[in-house]
Order: sequence, then C-alpha cells, then structure tokens
Amino acid sequence: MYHHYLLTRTRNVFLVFSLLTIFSCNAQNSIQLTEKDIIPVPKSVISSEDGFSFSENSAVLYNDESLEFSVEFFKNEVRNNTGLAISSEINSDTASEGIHFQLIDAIKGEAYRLTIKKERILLEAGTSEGIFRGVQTLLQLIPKKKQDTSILNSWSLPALIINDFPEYAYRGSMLDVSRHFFTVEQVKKYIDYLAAYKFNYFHIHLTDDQGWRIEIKSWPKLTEIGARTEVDGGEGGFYTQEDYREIVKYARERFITVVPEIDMPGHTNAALTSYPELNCDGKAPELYTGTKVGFSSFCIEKEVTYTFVEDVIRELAAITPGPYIHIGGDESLSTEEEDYISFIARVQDIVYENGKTPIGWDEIQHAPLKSETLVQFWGKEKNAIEAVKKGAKLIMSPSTKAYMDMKYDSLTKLGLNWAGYIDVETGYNWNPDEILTGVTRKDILGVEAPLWTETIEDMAAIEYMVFPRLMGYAEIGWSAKKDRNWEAYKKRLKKHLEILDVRGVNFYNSEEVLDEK
Ligand code: TNX
Repeated sequence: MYHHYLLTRTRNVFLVFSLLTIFSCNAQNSIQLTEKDIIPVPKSVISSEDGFSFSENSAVLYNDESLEFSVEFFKNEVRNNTGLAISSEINSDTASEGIHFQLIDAIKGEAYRLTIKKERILLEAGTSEGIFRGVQTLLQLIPKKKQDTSILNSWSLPALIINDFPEYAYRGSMLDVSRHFFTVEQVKKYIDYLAAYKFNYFHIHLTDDQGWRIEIKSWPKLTEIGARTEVDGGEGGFYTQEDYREIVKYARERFITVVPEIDMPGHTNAALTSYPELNCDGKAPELYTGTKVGFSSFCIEKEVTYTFVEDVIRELAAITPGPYIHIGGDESLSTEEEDYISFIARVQDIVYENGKTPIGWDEIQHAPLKSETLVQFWGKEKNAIEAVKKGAKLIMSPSTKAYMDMKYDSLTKLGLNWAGYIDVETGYNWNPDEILTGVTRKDILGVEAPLWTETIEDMAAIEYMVFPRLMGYAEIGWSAKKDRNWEAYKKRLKKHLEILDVRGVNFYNSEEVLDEK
C-alpha cells in the first residue's frame, strides 16, 4: 500500500514536471526573437541587464482612448502567440508595474520609444499610429509557441531602450486583384502581413484587361460583365462598395492607407467589354483571360470616356479616405502618344477635382504634371528622371528589384522573369536613392513592392512570392541606410522564417538564408 502510494506520488511529480516543461517557455516548444533580430532594424537600440518578466498578471495600462485598437491588437497577438490572456485598463500612472502605452507630446508621427525594464514596459509615441508601429516591435520580442495546445506561462523580455522612426514616409505594397481575384478575407490577410512589418500604404490594383473588381453604381455592367473572369478563365469576382469600405476600414485601423488604382487608358479591356460606347468603333471586345499587355485603350476623343472616368473617380473618391487615387497610365501601347498626353492631363484634373492627389506609373511624366502628382517608377529610368526634373516626387518600385512577381531563380515555378530573377539578396540589397542618376533622397517619397498576379491564384502562392522578400522592402523603407547590411540581415531573417513556419505561413525556403548558422 505504502509502496503503491510512493509510486503514484513519483508518477504525479513526474507528470507535474513534464507538464511544467510543456507549459513553460523553453527552447523546445517556443521561439523567441531578441532585440538583435528585429525587422525592420530600429534606428537605435540600447540593451541592458535584467529584463521584464511577463506573466498572466502583466496588464496593459494606457492613457488615451485612441490607443484602444493597439491595446486590443497587442492582447490578441499575445494570446495567439503564447496562449496567455492578459487584461488592460485606462490608467496613466506610469510608475506602476506593468505594460504602459502612453501618448506623449514630445514624440511625433510614426516614431515611438520602447523602454523595457525589470518593473515595466513603457511604449511611448506622439500618435496612436506611432504606438501601433511600436506594438509591432514589442510583438516581435514576445515568444511564439510551437504547438496549439501549449501555453507559455511566463517568460522574460530583454531590457532595452529603442528609439525608432521611419526613413521614408511612404512604405507600400501593391496587390493585383484583377489578373486573379482575391476575397476580402485574403486581402485582409495580406494587410496583416504589411502591418507586422510597419508598412503604411496598401495599393490595390482594381482594374485591368482581365477583370474590373470594384462596384461602380452608375456603371453597373462593369461588375455584371467585366468582373466575370480572370487569367485562365476562372470565375473572377468583385468588391461591392461595402466590401471595399470594409477593406479600407481594416487597413485604416492598422494605420495603413489604401491607394486604389483604376488603370487607364490602356489595361481596360474589361471596361471596354462591359460598355461598347467606350470603344472608338462602338463594338465590345471579348472578355480577356490571357496575359498579354498593351492591346486595349479607351477612346480618347469621345466625351463619354470622360463622363465615365468622372463617375468612376467620384464614386471611388467618396469611399476612399486616403489622399491618393492611382490612375495607372502604364503600357498604353494602343494609345497614340498625343492622345495619351491629353487623356492623362484631363484625368489628372478629374482626380484633383474630387479632392484627391493622383499617382501614376512612370509613363505619365509624358503629360504635364501638377506639382503634387506622384510618379511611380517601375520600368523606364528616363521617365523617372524626367519626372523628377519636372518637380515630381517618386515612389520607387524598380521592377528589377522590387517586383515580387519575378521568380527567385530559374527553378521557381510561379511568377515571371521579364525583369530578371530577384533572389532574396537582390530584393534586399539596394538603395532607393542610388539607382537613378540625379535622383536623390529628397526626390523620393518612398518604396513600394508590387505583386502582380498573372501566375498567382491563392494565398499559398501569394505567401510564397512575398516571403521573404517583403521583409527586405520593409527594411529598405523604414531603416537607416547605414544600418542595413545583407550579412547581418540574413541572420535576422532566418529567425523570422522560423516564425512564419510556426504560424503555418508559406514562404520560399531560400538557400541564401537557410545556410545561415
Ligand atoms: C508590367 S508594371 C505591368 C503589369 C504586369 C507586370 C507583370 C506595370 C506598371 N505594368 O501590367 O502585370 O508587368 O510583371
């Protein structure tokens, strides 16, 4: 009997011990980044001894209602990553123990300061946006459990002071939802990825030859007809204005501004199919499911074309709180140069009349540009250089560096290669202010990495092309040039890939990064 008791006891102790091992934070069932692993690399990190012990009692205290979203976002991510549900309350007593999110006057814009000490964590910024960016840094330092069943009860965060702010005001990524349609849920997931790496613009390429994806109430056939297909003949789809508002709201909560694009006067087959009167001969072409570019154009001399554009821009501007509307303007190979110039000039005015600032692909520099109009460099260096001479600012999306639809190498199954292969190093190792002669830092508003989707059909494919190149573009946009270095970066990147793995996110397992010790 006694003997039996002892055995059971031993077994219980053993059981408790193994549970402890499973439920506590250890190397086997969780992964935790250090302050040296943060992407994008912060402007300044000072490390010290004695970190903060995180536990279920670590409440978040915040001093302003406008921080509620960031607080809830943080709590949610902590729960997802560790299993721990922590509480929060409005409280501006920063002397007390805990995790403090504080708005203060001394910091501006997206900048933030993160101080981690033994007794407390203090995240300070001048705006709720700055707090949200800082939350992303803090979240990278929180461990991630490997199995769904476990809970990480307590762990410690490194003691440090981070002072951080972005290098470029515009840090974006574009998703092409025309060549293949992606649902609101898929788009939200894409936005989640952008938010985690401190992007602040989401450019959505809403229209092209293969599909018109946004409801325009005054021209209903755009979606009744023009949204019905996609590359290779899939069923396509579109966003109702309600759907679009939902995307905008989701992005906005994460301090990401949506930039909608209506590509014109080329890339318009879907619109031309929906409304024959937009064609010079009045005849509607067939719906298009191939991947050629440059064969379609609005009829430049018809007045109905401008009635159409005015209606589309008016409706789009009304549901777009951000300052920009992208008017495309690329590869209009079926539009006479003269016509192109007069069309872009007129459409530019329409955008301003609707209270928005136009952005166009680099070809738009052929037209007379108003002083605020932004030019997005993708292809012809000469266009971008001319644009700058005319006083325009650039968004840098060089296709040879920043096109996430380019294959990594000759073995990549997805993607295209007309701009070359873009391996992880090529995508990372360039400076926006060093690729165009005569174009310097002051001419550049920021960086954008587009994902064109001729060959991309689902979320796994998106993730494969985007990860890990996206982190590189995030760092180019946010971090200081002097702090960026490929050798150091790939060590950090490797840890981020381990986290993607734990989270079940698809990515390209690049040997360039994997070989890293
Ligand atoms: C060029 S980049 C395009 C797109 C294609 C892309 C494919 C640009 C402004 N136009 O229409 O999808 O190449 O890489």
